[in-house]
Amino acid sequence: MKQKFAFITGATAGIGQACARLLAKQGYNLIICGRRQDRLDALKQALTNEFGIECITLSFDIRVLEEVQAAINSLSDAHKQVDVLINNAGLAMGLSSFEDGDFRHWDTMIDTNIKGLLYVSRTLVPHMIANGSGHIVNVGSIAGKEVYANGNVYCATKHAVDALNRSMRMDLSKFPIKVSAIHPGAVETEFSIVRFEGDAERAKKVYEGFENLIADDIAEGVWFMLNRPPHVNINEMTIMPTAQPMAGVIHRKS
Ligand code: NDP
Ligand code: 8X3
Repeated sequence: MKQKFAFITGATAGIGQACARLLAKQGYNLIICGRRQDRLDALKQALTNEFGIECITLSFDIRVLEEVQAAINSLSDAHKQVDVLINNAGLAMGLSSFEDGDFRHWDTMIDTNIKGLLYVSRTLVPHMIANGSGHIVNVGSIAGKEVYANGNVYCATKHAVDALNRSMRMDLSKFPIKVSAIHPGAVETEFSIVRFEGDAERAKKVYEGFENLIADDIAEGVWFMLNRPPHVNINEMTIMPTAQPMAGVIHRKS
């Protein structure tokens, strides 16, 4: 049987990296993406050595349409026909009440979480259609199902991912392309370090006093969705820490 290819954005850290590792373990060939080429090189070396898979690295900024198109166009026609696209690259910036919002943060989140996802998906989808199959997994968030204080624009971008997930499925299921979303609660990755622009002390506090999720918990959910038979699509999956019953509420041991 032909080995499947998965295209993963944001594979240089956190959830994307955990998905890359789990899919490689399951025998998938990979196209791993991110801006940090050194990390892509290290991950490629680790995964090819450990699992003997084919792995291609693509370094580009998903906010820049020309970079997205150039990166994808650099692939051979066969490699463009990926079986799986994991739209994972994304970020939060800042945690301010609306009236104090930083326009630079807002632009970065909108450009990355919404426009970046659109650019990559729109560029790859015609190749999936030509291949007659495909599965897109959109990494949303509990912030895309609910809102929390000071989450405003991050929550809005993830609500957009939720809407796109449903509307992409509406439009693409006829080809047939599966479209699924995974909505995590708090996962300890580089997410909070990025959100607080390198303030590691503040980031650490986010995960104190309760058992947060780890990136592998989300990768396992993604794998469950990918591993269903052709007639089954998991529309969405919400995965939360037990101590986080909803967005913005965490039971911490003091
Ligand atoms: P990390 O910060 O650990 O990883 C984010 C990844 O996104 C990195 O690989 C980064 O790569 C990539 N990325 C960010 N901006 C860009 C860009 N402009 N161009 C290309 N790649 C980019 O965070 P997580 O693993 O936690 O986040 C992954 C996804 O999960 C995000 O969409 C996030 O919103 C979502 N999420 C996270 C939760 C959490 O609690 N951690 C909970 C719910 C959802 P590089 O910097 O090399 O470009
Ligand atoms: C990240 C989830 O609730 O930590 O998307 O903002 S939350």
